[in-house]
Amino acid sequence: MDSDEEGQAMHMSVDAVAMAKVLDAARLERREIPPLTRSLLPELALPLAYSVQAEGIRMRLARGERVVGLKMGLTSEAKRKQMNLESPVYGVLTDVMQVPARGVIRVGAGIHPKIEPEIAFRIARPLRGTITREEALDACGSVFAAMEVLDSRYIDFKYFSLPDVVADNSSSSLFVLGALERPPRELDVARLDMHMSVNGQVVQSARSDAISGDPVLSVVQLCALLAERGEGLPAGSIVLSGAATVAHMLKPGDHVRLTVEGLGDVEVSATE
Ligand code: OOG
Ligand code: MG
Repeated sequence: MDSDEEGQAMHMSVDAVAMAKVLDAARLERREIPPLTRSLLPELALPLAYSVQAEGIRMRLARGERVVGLKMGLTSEAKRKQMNLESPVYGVLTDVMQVPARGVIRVGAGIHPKIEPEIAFRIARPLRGTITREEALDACGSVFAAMEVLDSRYIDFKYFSLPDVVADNSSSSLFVLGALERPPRELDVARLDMHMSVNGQVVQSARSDAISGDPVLSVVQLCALLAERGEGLPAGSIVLSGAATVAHMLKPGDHVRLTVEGLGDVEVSATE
């Protein structure tokens, strides 16, 4: 075998399950690993990366977790620039990822958690395939202020490709929803001022149209991405529409509050 053939043979044995196991162990052991495209599979492509993500979720479900929704990521220009990646991605949310409003987050339970301001929806009716903004909005039963805590399993929270992020469940870790839940037609969802403060100091501000031009369009994009895998969005799903601004490193002692016009506040505290 020449070295090229050897390389292929090695990579062929690296399937989605094997890669999912490596990422899952890194998460459970709070250990950073090199991006898959720098280690196990340089040619990892997006469809296989989504299969790695799905295998990782299957492992979590086998341990008793339950899927509660999906998150869109990289839906704002600010985030795409920060991560140097070009297009939106999705990840899966499970019940154990939800932190109660005003809850406490243990920084030490993660690797290098970051927090970011989002808008979330609860989908009242199932959605699937190519849909319009109006169809998405009609299916959204409620809208919330939300924050997502990201935690990449990759060294220094750095990766080099979309497939790496997608395989890592799009850096999902935790999320928190505000206590106030409103029908989205009661507000102009694309024109809400958002301010995230840490210990009383505003660290990030944006208008909600920073998210996909309109957070409802994140739901439209999510349905399109799911359709590529023959999947849809079940009724009852929570959808995080993506961060409006860059993420903020979470430190023990931080008290983080997001205020969204018309949607009230959502808060969490971080400990060691
Ligand atoms: C990828 C996930 C991005 C968002 O809201 O933009 C994301 C990452 O930044 O690691 O969740
Ligand atoms: Mg996010």
